Amino acid sequence: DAIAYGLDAPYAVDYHDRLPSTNDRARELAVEGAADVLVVAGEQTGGRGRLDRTWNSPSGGVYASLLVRPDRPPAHAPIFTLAAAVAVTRACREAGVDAVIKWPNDVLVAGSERKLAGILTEMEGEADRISWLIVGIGANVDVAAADLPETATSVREAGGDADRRRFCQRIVETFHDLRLDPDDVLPAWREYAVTLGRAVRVETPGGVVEGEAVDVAFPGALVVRTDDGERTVHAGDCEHLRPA
Ligand code: BT5
Repeated sequence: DAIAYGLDAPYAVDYHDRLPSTNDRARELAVEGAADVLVVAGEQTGGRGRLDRTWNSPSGGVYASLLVRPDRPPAHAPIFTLAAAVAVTRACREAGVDAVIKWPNDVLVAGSERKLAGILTEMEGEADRISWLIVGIGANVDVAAADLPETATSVREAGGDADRRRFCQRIVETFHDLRLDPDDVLPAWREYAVTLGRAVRVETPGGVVEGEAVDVAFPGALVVRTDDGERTVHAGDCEHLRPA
């Protein structure tokens, strides 16, 4: 039941019916020296979110990790998270679901703001170059609402085309196009973003930043206009982003 094949992008597909976590499997492959691999699982038993959170990974979702070795400095890693968010949002829209991006890594249904997908990027860097980068994508495609947290929904529940194989292919193809043309990431991201123009409250380890989200800056930081001027919040520092 390989859900990903016939990709119009150069990735070796490593498919498993069930894995603890596709990111962990991709990391094993990275340590072995592999590159340009797409790890896909039918379900996960230990799916991870950011900051030690859990990712519910029932059968019917798309659980995919792309292992790449971009020739870029480690500080550029967030641009790949944004590229993945654009790819997932586009795949949702092509499946007939009006999806939007909430900075930094959530894909939501417009209006209800229920979460359709999330992205977990992990990386190992040398001094001036990324050694490997794993972009893990969890998307609720052909999943019942009962199998998801209350704040979540799926492509199927939202009335979209829940073909996992097509969905996964579209993600990988868009991600690959953006990887080749990273200058296209931020314009596409801005077009899909729901966060910009909103009053936000961002919780970070260094404190709370509150104001209006006005833009996203390379490689993926949120620019917030506060009472004390513009503040730039790095994606990796965001613990929670809430309406202010
Ligand atoms: C994320 O974390 O949104 C990143 C999720 C990445 C999952 C993929 S699946 C393939 C790869 N392998 C892995 O092990 N992980 C990656 P975060 O922003 O921390 O959001 C996590 C929060 O979303 C949880 O605390 C729940 O509130 C909620 N959540 C959990 N499972 C969900 C689901 N299936 N759909 C929507 N929301 C969910």
